[in-house]
Amino acid sequence: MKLIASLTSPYVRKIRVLLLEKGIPFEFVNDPPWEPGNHVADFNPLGKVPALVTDEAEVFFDSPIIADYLETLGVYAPTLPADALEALRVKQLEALADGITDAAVVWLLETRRSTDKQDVGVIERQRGKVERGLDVLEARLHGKEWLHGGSFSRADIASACGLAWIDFRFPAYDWRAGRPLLAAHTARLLERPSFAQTVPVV
Ligand SMILES: N[C@@H](CCC(=O)N[C@@H](CS)C(=O)NCC(=O)O)C(=O)O
Repeated sequence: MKLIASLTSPYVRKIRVLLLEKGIPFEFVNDPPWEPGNHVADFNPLGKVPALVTDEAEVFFDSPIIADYLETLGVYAPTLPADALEALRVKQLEALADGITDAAVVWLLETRRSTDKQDVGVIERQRGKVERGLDVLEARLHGKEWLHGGSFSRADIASACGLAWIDFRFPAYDWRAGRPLLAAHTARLLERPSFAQTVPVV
């Protein structure tokens, strides 16, 4: 299978980590959607990465759909519980982690505009989403090693990919302050080989 991707996207990283954790071979196609002449829209009409092309030439996007597809292959180790409601709870946390990342992206883009064009209201609203979301993740980790249940799941992957991206793009933003459990959880995840092999590069 083929992953249409970029080297910096946190959503792409989520899928790369999943593929590496499961040991599924894939071709990495670096095609950043913001580069002129890219071919991403040939695979995903929304022009976003990641998009996954299966061995049968079927295409899946966004990242949660790709992740669900990978689970259908039944390759060890599962990153979703077998029970449907428990799996939904993991996906809810994944949506929260992805939503924190989405808000951080909007926040970053706003800060990249010239100072006179920046909308402080947009920045404050997006920052609020990030802060509240991170507080929920921190609370989830009280007395627990993983975000859901007793094992590593997609929720952990999505959280660490999003937070590593925030570190990469917002080095001055100290999201760790007051969130020691989330800081330790992220540090532990980033040591896994699947994360060490997917560090964002510019
Ligand atoms: N919800 C999507 C988000 C994907 C996304 O926003 N990817 C960014 C790269 S980080 C992208 O391709 N942006 C190009 C664009 O929006 O035109 C997912 O989880 O796959």
